[in-house]
Amino acid sequence: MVRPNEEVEALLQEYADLIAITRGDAFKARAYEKAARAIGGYPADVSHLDLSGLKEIPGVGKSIAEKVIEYFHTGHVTVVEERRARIPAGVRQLITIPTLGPKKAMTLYQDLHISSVGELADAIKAEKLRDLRGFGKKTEENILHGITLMQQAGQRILLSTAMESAEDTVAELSRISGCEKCAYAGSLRRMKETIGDIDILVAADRSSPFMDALTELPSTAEVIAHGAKKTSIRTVKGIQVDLRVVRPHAWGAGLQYFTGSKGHNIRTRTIAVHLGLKLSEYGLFETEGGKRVASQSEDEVYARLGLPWIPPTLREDRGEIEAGLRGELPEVVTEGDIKGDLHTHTDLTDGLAPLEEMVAAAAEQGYAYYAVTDHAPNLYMQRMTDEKILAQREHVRSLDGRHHRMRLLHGTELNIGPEGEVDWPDEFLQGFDICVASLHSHFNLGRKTMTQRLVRACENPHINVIGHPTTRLIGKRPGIDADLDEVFAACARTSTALEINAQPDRLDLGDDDILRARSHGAKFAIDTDAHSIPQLAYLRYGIGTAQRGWLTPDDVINTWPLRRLRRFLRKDQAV
Ligand code: DGT
Ligand code: CA
Ligand code: CA
Ligand code: ZN
Repeated sequence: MVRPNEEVEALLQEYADLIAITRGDAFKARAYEKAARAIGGYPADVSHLDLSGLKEIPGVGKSIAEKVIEYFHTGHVTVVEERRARIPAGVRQLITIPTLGPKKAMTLYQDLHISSVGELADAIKAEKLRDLRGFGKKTEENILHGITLMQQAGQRILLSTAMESAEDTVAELSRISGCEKCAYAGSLRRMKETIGDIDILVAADRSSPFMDALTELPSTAEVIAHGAKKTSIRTVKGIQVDLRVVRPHAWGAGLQYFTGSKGHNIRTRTIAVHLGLKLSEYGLFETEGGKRVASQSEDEVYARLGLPWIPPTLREDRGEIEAGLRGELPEVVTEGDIKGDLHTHTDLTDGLAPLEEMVAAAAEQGYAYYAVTDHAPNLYMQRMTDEKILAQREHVRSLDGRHHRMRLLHGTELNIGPEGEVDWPDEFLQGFDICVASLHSHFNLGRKTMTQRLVRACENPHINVIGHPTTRLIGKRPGIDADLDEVFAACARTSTALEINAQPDRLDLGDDDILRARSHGAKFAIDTDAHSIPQLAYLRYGIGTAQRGWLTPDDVINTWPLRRLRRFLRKDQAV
C-alpha cells in the first residue's frame, strides 16, 4: 500500500465522520467518504501530486485536493482540526463501536452526556436509551453486541496494521549506525491474524542508541518502559512496540526465542534439556560447564536440537516439532509460488480501478494468469447486468495477450442465495472461465440451511471457488454457523476450491479451518479479492495464513500451471 495515501484516506474518512457527528451536510460527508476511498486505492503516491494531478482522481475536486495539499505542506488540515475540537474525544471513542454510527453517538452525548464506552454500557443497563428518539430495545441489543465484539477483539490489531507499523520501525532502526541486523519477531513474524504487540529485535554491540531512537520516533506517543535490555513504547495509533537489542553473535538464539510461540519454545527448551543443553534468548549452552554450542543463526540452533529450520508460520506447537524430528516438515507455499490471482474486481462493480489498469498492475506482479471476477446481478447495489458482463468479457478477450505471457480469465463472483442458488442459469455460467461463489447475505438461516447452501454451491458444475467461506470479519462479525466438515468434504468431492481470502480483515478461511479442510483433501485458492491496485499486495497475508494451515503448492490451485488449473476449473475429477 502507498503510505501517504492511507494517511489521507484516514484523515478524509475521519472528516466525513466528524461532519456526520456534527449533523453537517450529508452529501458533503458522503463526498469525503468517496474521496477517501479513491485516494486510499490510488496506485500512485498522492504526496507527489499537485493540484491538477490530485483532481484527476475520481471524486476529488478542487476543495478536497487543496486539503490534501495543505496536509502534506503543514501536517494538518485546519477545518479537520476545527471539527475535531468541537467533539469530545469520548464521542469519537463511541463511534469505534462497530454497531454505532456517528449520528447516534452524538445523540447519546447531547441528550445523555455519555462520552465513553463504559458510560454507554451503564446507561444501557439502566435502560436509559429506550426513551431516546431513534433508539429502541433492538438498538440497545445491537450496541451491546458491538461492545462485546470490541472487547473480544481486545486490544489486538489486524496483522496488516501491525505489519506496516513494524516495517516502518525496522527501517528507521536499521539506519542507525552499529545496527548489524534488525527484524520483527513475535506473532507478527508468525503471521497470526491479529497481533497483541510488535516485537522488534536488533543485533548490535551497544543497545542505547536503538532504545533512545525508539522513544524518539515521530510515531511514538508514549514511552512505557525505557531500559538497556528492553524498551516498550506505544505508537500514535495505540500499538505497543517492544524492542530488544542482542549481541550480534546471539542473533539466532534471540530471534528464535522472541519469535515464539510460547508453546513452540517450551518444546524446543524441553528437547534441549534432554540433550543436556540449556536454551535461552542468549544461546544454546551445555548444562554442565556452560559452554556455548549454538547462537549465531536460527539454523544452527535448530540443527543442534536435531531439527530442520522451521518456518515461523508453523511455530505454534501444532505438530511441527514431531514433523521436524521425522524430517517431514511440509514445504509450505510461498509468495513466489503464486502464478495468478483468481478473485479480483474492477470499477464495473465496486472496484476502484478500470479493467486495463488492474490488468497492467497484475502483469507487473509477474503473474502467468489473472482472473477478473466482478459481482453478479443479485448483489443489487452493484447493478450488474448480462449486457455489462458480456461486454466486459469482450474487453477482457481483447486485452488477453497484450501483457506477454500473462493470460486473462474472465469470471464472476456469484452470490449464493438463501437456498444455494446463484445469479445465473447453467447456460450463462458456462461462458465464464471461472466462477467464485460467496455468501453476501442471509448469514443466519440456521446451521442446517447454511450447510446446505454451501454444499449446493459446491455441487454446481460451474462453481470453482467458494469465496471467503465463513464470511467472518475479524473483530466485527463471527463466521457463519455451518457444519464446515461437511462443506469441506463436499469441496474435496466436487473439485471446488476453498478460498483463502487475503483481505486483512477477513483472512477467510483462517488457519484452523484450513487445517481441517486440508484433512478432507480439499484444494485452496489464495486470492486477494482486490478492489483496487494497492490491494493486490494483500497476497502476502493470504500466503502467511495458508502457511499457518500447513499448505504446500500442490494444495493451492493458483500455484499450478495454467493447463492443470484449467482442468480443475472444468471440475474434472482427475487432476
Ligand atoms: P502477541 O503479542 O500476543 O500477538 O503474541 P506473541 O507471540 O508476540 O507474544 P509476546 O509479545 O508476549 O512475546 C513474544 C515472544 O517472546 C513469544 O512468542 C515467545 C517469547 N516469550 C515472551 N515471554 C516469554 C516467556 O515468558 N516464556 C517463553 N518461553 N517465551 C516467552
Ligand atoms: Ca508480540
Ligand atoms: Ca511483546
Ligand atoms: Zn469479491
